[in-house]
Amino acid sequence: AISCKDNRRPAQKEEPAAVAPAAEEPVEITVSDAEMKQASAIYFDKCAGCHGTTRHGATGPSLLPDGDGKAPATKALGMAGLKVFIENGTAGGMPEWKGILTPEEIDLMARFLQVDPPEPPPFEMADVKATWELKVPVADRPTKPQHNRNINGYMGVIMRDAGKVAIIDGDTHEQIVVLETGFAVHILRPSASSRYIYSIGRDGRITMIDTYYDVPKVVAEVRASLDARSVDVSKYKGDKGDFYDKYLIAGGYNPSHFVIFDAQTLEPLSLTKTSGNACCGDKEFVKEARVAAIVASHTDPIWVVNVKETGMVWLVDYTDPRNPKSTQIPTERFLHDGGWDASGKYFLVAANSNNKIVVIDVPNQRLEKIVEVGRTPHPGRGANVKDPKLGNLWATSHLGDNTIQFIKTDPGEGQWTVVKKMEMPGEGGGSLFVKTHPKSKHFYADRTMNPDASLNSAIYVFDLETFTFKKKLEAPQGVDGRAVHIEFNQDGDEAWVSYFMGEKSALVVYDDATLEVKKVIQGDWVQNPTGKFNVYNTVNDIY
Ligand code: DHE
Repeated sequence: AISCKDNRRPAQKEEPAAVAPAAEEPVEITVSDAEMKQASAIYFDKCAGCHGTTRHGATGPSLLPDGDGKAPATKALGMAGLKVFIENGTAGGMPEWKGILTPEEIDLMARFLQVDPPEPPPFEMADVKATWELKVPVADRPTKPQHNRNINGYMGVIMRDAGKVAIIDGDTHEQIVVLETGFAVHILRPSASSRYIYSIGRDGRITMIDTYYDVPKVVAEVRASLDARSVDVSKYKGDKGDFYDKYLIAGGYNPSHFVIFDAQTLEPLSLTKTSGNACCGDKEFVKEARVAAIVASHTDPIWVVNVKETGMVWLVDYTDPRNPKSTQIPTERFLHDGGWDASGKYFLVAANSNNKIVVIDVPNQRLEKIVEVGRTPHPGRGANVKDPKLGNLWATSHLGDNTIQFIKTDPGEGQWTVVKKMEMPGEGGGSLFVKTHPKSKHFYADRTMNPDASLNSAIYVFDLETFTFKKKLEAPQGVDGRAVHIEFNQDGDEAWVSYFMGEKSALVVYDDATLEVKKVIQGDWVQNPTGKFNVYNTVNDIY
């Protein structure tokens, strides 16, 4: 299920009174031990992403019995007030949970939110090390592929709710294997050499899959944090030493830290906490300073680590992975997701609650620009487009409005300004991801979080010659749910889309030339698919 989407607004700006009834007489709230366990699991799965693992607020408001001076006390909202929020969501972006949570679960959550939050257990380096499991040592792995398939064509597909990852042969569309991974896997990133695929679960578990085996196999596992979203490898191959595929980094939401591992074995090498002072305003100290997107530079031995609540972009030098040195760049608070521009020099990341895109000049280790865009940008990794007149542009769509905005990334007049806009037909935003490919003349956007089912079940295609809307791709017959995340195949002639949260999940492969359905991939193993990652495009940052 989609988790709280409310990560796109400044903290503590909920507009409660509009929908909540008047405060009721205080009643004694009880939550048994068993209920506490159940509520904590629901909270972790559905709410922590926005309200913070410890309920102290993150990009959504805090949820504390006595409030925190900014957000209201949950005790004051009472059972009735909290239930209204949980059932109906808010205009500010919190989803409705009615129909997803049972009435009993909603009642439990309304009680849970009125008692003190449980302390998450500590998870330090010793705990990370204790979870490390090297299933197949490097020496025992194949030295070359045991098959003739094209690994660069492989599509790794997340089956979010099943806690599984499917590997599909991108050339033949055949499922090769479905592997057990971490709980609610969030993203996949292949090794720089394309051989391994690493997944990161919401539970912080990293699973390392070796594609040299005829049937890809898990060769190592480790847990980086209790709650996590991002992972990447070292991609630098240059005169400062060969670090290509040597190290792996994973970022934690809770505890808030990043851990560096040996990329061949997943042996943990170091852990660095990201708590610290926020970049802007009163520079408040933030304990839950969650690690959002991480990307690897191709031109320097550096990972770009985006710390959400502090608004600090850490450039982590991995040449000494046990003692990594970092340059911290103050930018804008609530950094979330982003990607590279076409030159691979600039990293563009959404400060989503502030309606901005932050541009980092990675080789020169400095903030290049902050660009004002639409309401709550959510680019995923964005999409790079070459316009014959304007040159290279990078695009984001938005959760809060129906625009797609293009920022000029080439030097010269108009650089780092929005030079083009396109509008999706129909009311409202809700877009999570955009995508194109250098060989394609089309630009794709989903609208997963739009409350209107006729809008969230479709993909919107634009013509890149005219920058105009071209076609709404409706779910084909026998497929339902919300359309989410677009990924091209290696050749750049197919766009793959996931349909999840319905009765009939599927992966739908569209022919990019005709925009017709080429293949519908379904089966018992296709359960709520979300992100898909073609090995070649992901390694080479083609989007
Ligand atoms: Fe994501 C990327 C965090 C909800 C599917 N998501 C990311 C990244 C972050 C993030 C930090 C960037 C990782 C990187 O590049 O290193 N996502 C969060 C949340 O905190 C949030 C809002 C709530 C939560 O509790 O998780 C959230 N995300 C979702 C969903 O509901 C989605 C649709 C399904 C799911 O997994 O729960 C979802 N997120 C994705 C996908 C990507 C992603 C598919 C990778 C996009 C890409 O092309 O790189």
